[in-house]
Amino acid sequence: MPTDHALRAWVESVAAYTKPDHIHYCDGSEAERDMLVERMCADGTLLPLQEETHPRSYLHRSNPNDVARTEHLTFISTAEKKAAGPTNNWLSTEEAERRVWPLFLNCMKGRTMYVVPYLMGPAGSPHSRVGVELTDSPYVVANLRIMTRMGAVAMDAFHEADDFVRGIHSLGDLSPERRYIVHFPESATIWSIGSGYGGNALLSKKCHALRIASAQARREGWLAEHMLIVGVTDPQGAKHYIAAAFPSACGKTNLAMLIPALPGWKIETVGDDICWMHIGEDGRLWAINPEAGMFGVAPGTGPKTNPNAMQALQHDVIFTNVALRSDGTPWWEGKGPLRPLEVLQDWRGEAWNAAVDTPAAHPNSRFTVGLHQCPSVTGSFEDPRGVPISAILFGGRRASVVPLVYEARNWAHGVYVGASMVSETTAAATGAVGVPRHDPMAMLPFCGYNMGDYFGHWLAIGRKLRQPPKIFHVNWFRTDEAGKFLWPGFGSNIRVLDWIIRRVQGTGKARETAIGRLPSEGDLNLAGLELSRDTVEQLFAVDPKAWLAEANRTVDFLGQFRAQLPSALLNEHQLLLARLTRTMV
Ligand code: SAT
Ligand code: MN
Repeated sequence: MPTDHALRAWVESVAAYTKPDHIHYCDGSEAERDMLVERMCADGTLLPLQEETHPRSYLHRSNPNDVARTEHLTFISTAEKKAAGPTNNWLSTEEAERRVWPLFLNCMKGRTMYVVPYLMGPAGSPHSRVGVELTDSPYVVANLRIMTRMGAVAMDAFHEADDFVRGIHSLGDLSPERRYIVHFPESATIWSIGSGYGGNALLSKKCHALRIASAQARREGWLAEHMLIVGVTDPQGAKHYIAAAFPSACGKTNLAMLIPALPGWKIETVGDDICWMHIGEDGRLWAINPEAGMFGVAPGTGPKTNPNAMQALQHDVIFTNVALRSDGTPWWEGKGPLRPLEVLQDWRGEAWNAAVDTPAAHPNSRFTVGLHQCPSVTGSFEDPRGVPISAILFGGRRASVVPLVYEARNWAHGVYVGASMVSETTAAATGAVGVPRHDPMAMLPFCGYNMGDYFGHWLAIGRKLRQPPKIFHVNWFRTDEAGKFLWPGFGSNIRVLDWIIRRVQGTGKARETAIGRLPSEGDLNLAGLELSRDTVEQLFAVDPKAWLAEANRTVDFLGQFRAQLPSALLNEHQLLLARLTRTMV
């Protein structure tokens, strides 16, 4: 059981090294929030938005060199390289001490160190965990206050817990040359320096809730996943919860709060990014959302694509790197029309109009907002037991090859489907956009240990489940020859969820194909969509030749895990090859 004394001793030892002028223990109160906001408005860290239309909402412009996660500067530090595996950047613990720790020396001089206790998960849940982030960025504090249950509520849980995750964050000099995000899963510690950006600096999110938690989950027999959680009630009143893994900026937030385009359906949002799942006494998987807010991608969020998010964004929001209209309201591509020739300030604060050919908002601009502000969020989000999961979805951005939806044949096949996921890169991480890459379970940048062992852990969890969720793969992003999306997406995705839920209930009809089970002809409700016969065929097409090429790339990718790769996955691979070859003769 950690004591205030243990916390204070750690804080003081970090302060003795980083030398802040002041130390502030955060309580999460309104008064504290007001004080921080006032400070940040005074020094330009936050710009207040138009108070009448956007009460208590602010714009933050980050350093232009610091706008996305930097995966090449993100490390897993363990005693042995094998523990981090071939897909993580590895630093030995000694090397981290030698190369990274010195950057923290005196780094908080002239600044305040904020001590931010936060609780991941609903208060009172046996599955919730405590972390403490020490940071010299008040912007980080303000974001953590929205993204987590921060302050007093976390301190109460702190006394109950027997451990906490220790995060040390400093803006440093914001130079990418001296930027490091280092995770020590063996001691549940995180060091982050040189970035103020979301996933690099809000250590509760990817660093704690995924990289550190995935390693804890493996040791303790649960799963920490990059998944949204959504409750779906069908017109007969049956409710099922679905967890879905998509890489960053592939529509998790939109799916989590979709407005069904079919009558009689209801959607409840439990989470939009991270999902911790435990095996319940009933042999089902039970999920909690460890977070309390959303850090959503702004561009593309609009009244048509995500009306629930738009409603959540009416007050108490921190916008990062969006554009600013002259009336003091925020704007981003996809939000709605501008006046002809209207001049905005772009995300850097420079004059912009529609004739400028770069976007006004940064493609990875974000909003930070409490989930409780979203109309589709219900009590299940605060339920300490979590929610039982009936189906798991894997999906990526695929212009070709992958059909709209298919069902895995069983758990092991589902793990293979998740492990062989490919998606085109997005602006959520620095680097080229639109390049297909393997991203198993959407966890490639977030798994805190060897992904070969991670696949083994998924298989082991499956063996313990008496009522395992069914596993599906979806792809909303298939295009025609002209590059136009074949599927309308957004609210229409309920049609795919409808089939998935009927498959769970045992009434949906499927046909076997080499890659898995596709909806039987006519069983996925397309009524009223006016898709041409040709479009429908393309949406569901499975080309064995293209799949064979896909399977070969998958085995190359999986091959790098060597002895760590579970034989059950190789077996699934052989079975897929055999089924594909059979359809080709
Ligand atoms: O910056 S975050 O990692 O929090 C967002 C994302 O990339 O999913
Ligand atoms: Mn994410």
